[in-house]
Amino acid sequence: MRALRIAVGVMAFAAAMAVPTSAHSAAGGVTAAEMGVTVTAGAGLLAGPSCPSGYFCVWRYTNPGSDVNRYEWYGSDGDYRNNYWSDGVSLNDSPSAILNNSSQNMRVRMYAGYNYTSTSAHPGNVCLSPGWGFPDLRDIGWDNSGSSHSFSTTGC
Ligand SMILES: [Ca+2]
Repeated sequence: MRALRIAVGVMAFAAAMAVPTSAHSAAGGVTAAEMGVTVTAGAGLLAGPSCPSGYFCVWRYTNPGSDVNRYEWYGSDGDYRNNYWSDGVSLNDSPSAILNNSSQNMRVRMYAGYNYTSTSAHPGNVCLSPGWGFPDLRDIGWDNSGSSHSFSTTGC
């Protein structure tokens, strides 16, 4: 029941935020069933901030207006505790906006636990197809929750 409620909320958000300039914005949204828990759908691309091609980007605050407090990876990272914002604060449990800007058709799955695991508070994961993200993770109940992510070619 809980998972279904989340998925419905995300779909409504995706419809409201779809950006027509993205090739993925309308048709690329998917709902993923991971570990038996449905969590994910893609939302529109972020408007102001940028993310280098091929990277998974996270921002420290919701609805970022710039790339201040952006962090990015070109591959998987099983533990955010040793990644830091410019002021030295750990990234762990701090991403508030995310975007998968993969150039290799890689899907990104963000987890609330270390080493690509779930937590009781956040079962499953947030799965993003290329070009998809969430400018405000509060919309799906994942604000300040990410602790690891994986790149994979497995579809969301
Ligand atoms: Ca790390």
